[in-house]
Amino acid sequence: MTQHAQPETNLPSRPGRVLLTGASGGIGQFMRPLFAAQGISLRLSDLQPPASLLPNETFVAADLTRPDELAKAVAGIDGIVHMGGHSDEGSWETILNSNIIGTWNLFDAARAAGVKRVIFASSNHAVGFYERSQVIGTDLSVRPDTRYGISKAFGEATGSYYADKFNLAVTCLRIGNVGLTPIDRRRLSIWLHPEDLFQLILIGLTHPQIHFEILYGMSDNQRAWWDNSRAIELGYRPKHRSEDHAARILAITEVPDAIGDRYQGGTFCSLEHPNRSISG
Ligand code: 15L
Repeated sequence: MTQHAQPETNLPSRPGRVLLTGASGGIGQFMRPLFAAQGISLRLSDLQPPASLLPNETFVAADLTRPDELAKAVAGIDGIVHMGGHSDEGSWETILNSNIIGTWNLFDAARAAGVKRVIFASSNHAVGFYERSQVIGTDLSVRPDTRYGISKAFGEATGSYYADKFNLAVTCLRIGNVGLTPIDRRRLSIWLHPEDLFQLILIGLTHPQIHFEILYGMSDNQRAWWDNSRAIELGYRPKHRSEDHAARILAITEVPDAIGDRYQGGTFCSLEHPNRSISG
């Protein structure tokens, strides 16, 4: 991508001033150069500053459990990309503080500051207990596979509430697995290349029709378990295909996991499952 080139989707406007929470995390690191290449003004927040800043970036330290710090992070911002919080299964205390209280605080800070748009990093683990034999859309009940998945379902519900009551334009991305290539068989179905994630984020930050949306964060995956037609309607055109990596992945021998292999959430489903020892 050339500097300040138009995004590859046909989007009507530019996103204004953007806050990226969790900027020092894995997904944050992938997104920062993509924002920079588009010349989009980016405020980063996290507990600790990154080692260095790009020319389009500033940094504000913010703990998601501290409303006073969040108020400073969101001041003067048009759109928030909320990647902050705990990105894996954790103790109830960790999930409660980082993902439940933290997400509530983030949405409420956005409302109080008059932020227009929020992109919430949800996860496939909000629906991890759907079977792999099913193709699911977004118009069905959540089936979380972990405390982490419960917190993502909470975040989606919180986003819906802030959209309907306070007119925030909210996009929840049920992210699969972000990386430059898929890493195993399950990820052939749920892989998301960082450039495709960036495209989804730009849709959430600029598309005029967004009130509240749940979209699947996946690339062009032939083995997908998700119907992402709403994302396509909104202009999403993923550029990366997991099938291009299939031969290499299918040649790898994987350890069987009777529960994890049955459900979309994989090992998150077998984790702490009472039947794990006799089936996996
Ligand atoms: C997630 O939500 C996690 O944040 C990530 O670390 C992966 O485990 C991913 O799901 C996955 O399902 O592969």
